[in-house]
Parts: sequence; structure tokens; C-alpha cells
Amino acid sequence: MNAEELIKDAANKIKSMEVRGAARIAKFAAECLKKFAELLETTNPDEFDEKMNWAAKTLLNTRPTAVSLYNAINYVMSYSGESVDEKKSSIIKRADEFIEWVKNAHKNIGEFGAKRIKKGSVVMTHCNSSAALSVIKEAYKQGKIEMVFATESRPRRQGFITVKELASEGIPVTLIVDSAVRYFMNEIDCVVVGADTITANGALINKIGTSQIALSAKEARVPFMVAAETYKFSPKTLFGELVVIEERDAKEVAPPEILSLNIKVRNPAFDVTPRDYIDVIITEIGAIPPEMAYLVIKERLGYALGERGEISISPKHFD
Ligand code: RUB
Repeated sequence: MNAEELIKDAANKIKSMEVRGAARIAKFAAECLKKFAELLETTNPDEFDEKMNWAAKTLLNTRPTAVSLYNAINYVMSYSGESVDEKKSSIIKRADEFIEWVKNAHKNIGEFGAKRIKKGSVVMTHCNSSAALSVIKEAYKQGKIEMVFATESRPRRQGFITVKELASEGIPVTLIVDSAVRYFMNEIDCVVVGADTITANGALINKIGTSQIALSAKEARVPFMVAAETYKFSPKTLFGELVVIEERDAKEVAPPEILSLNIKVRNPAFDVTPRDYIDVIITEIGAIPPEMAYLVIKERLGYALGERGEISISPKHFD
């Protein structure tokens, strides 16, 4: 596969959800940009930059909601160097740093999150989040989890991935349909979900249905915990941009005989949970209240407005 084919193929994998989940998409994009840079044969620095920009845009234009993809691409694309060789080694270094960031974050998130779970807990999760599962798995290892309720997560049924993953590790799990969340909420001690994006004002964007679970948890006074690496925080929202909610094909929701009727079908993939419904966000740098999202974006991701209102970006090292 040549360099261009590699990126086109990667973009298709993200679009078709063969590679899915905010953390996986981000890591995959960083890996692909690294491979793409390595494969480029040009010795002309301008041409090299142009090709890198094309690859970055192609990957970015796949799924609009998870800011982890933007942050991954932006991190790798903040490369330096004059010659092609210098640029390449800067890209490789930055991609490796980002990949390490993804890998290491889950360990801390698991440990910090598990501390918030009491012994004998019944925990509910939604969709399939590697960050949320790192909390659940660590809490289980510490003997704190009695049962995990996993939602089916229509229409793509990522809940099946979750139950397979938990069952393969011997963790007791109960699969429920999304509409059974409120029915079971009184049996739940804690909800743990992942994040596609956390906005500057502390709202959570995650798989469609998350906000209903949060609503139901609040009503039943069940703690609602979000597991989110700091690269899930959105710098763009600090500058006023609204998060784009991906709407996917109607075919994911209904079979042809239903679609052939004269009806409209809407299929939003994500929804917004306001910060008032969130007890804590577990990140790799600690358990923070949603109100601290602005500080994470500023201090951790290094985004700030310059004196003349220009956006300055100076990502830090993440070791
Ligand atoms: C996946 C989803 C997950 C987040 C967090 O949506 O909403 O909860 O991406 O996952 P989709 P992770 O299946 O549409 O990509 O913690 O693994 O990043």
C-alpha cells in the first residue's frame, strides 16, 4: 500500500467504524500520520508539508464529534524542522508521544476511578468505552464490583463489545436494552461512562442515550462518573465553537421495508449531558469537577488566547 492509499484506507476504517471509540480513533490517527510521513518519498519540505496537511485533513474529516481525533492530529501536526528528515523525525517523536499518552492514561484513570467505587457495587455503563472499562476492571480487581449492567447501545450495539470484553475477564455482567435504564436504576450504585468530548463548560458529549442515563441517575441520586483522558477535552469549545453531533445513516436504525415508507428517520450518534448531571470526571491527572474543564484545556492542552486575541497552541510534553 502506498502512502496515499494508507490514509484513504484508514479514513474508511474510521468512517465505517471498523476503528471506533474516541481513544482508539485518536491513537489510530497518530499511528497513520506517522506511517504516512515515513512512507513519503519527497525531499522537498514544502511538498512534504502539503502532503502531511492533506493526510491530516482526510483523517479529520471522517467523524466530527470526538475531539480526541482533532487533538491527536493537532498534536502530531505541530511538528518542527526545516528539512524533510527533521520534519519526519519530529512527526515520529510526536506521534509516539501521543500514542504513549493514550496507553498510559488508562492506568491512572483505572486507579483513580476505582477509588470512587464502594465494595459490593453494582455499576452501569453505556456503549463501549475503553476508559470507563479501565475503571470497572480495576475496581473489579480490587474486589469491589458485584455486577456490571451494560446497555445494548442501539443502533450499533457497542454494548455487545462491552459484554464480551467483561465476560472474557470473568466480570459478572447483565445486558439490558437502552430503554430499561430507568427500570434498573434503583439497583445501581454508580454509573461510569466514557467521553467523546468534554466542552470548556464541562458538558459531556458521549454515545446517544448517555444524557438519559444521567437524567435517570440524578433522579435516583446515583453518582454519575465520566472517565475521560485529557485529550478528550475540546480546545475548540473554548473559542466558542459548538460540538458537531454526527448523524449517521438511517440504514443503521431500520430495515429497508421501514425505510421505504414515507417517513423520516433521525440517527444522531451522540448527545450532550450538561455538567450539572456529572459528579466527577476521572482523568489521568486526577478526579476533577466538570467546572475545571477550562483549566484542563488551558494548562494541560496548552491552548490560550494571546494578547491580540490570536490562538496560541503550545502542546506540552506528556510523560
Ligand atoms: C463510542 C463512545 C464511547 C467514547 C469513549 O462511540 O461513545 O463512549 O468514544 O470511548 P462510537 P473510549 O462507537 O460511535 O465511536 O473511552 O474508548 O475513548
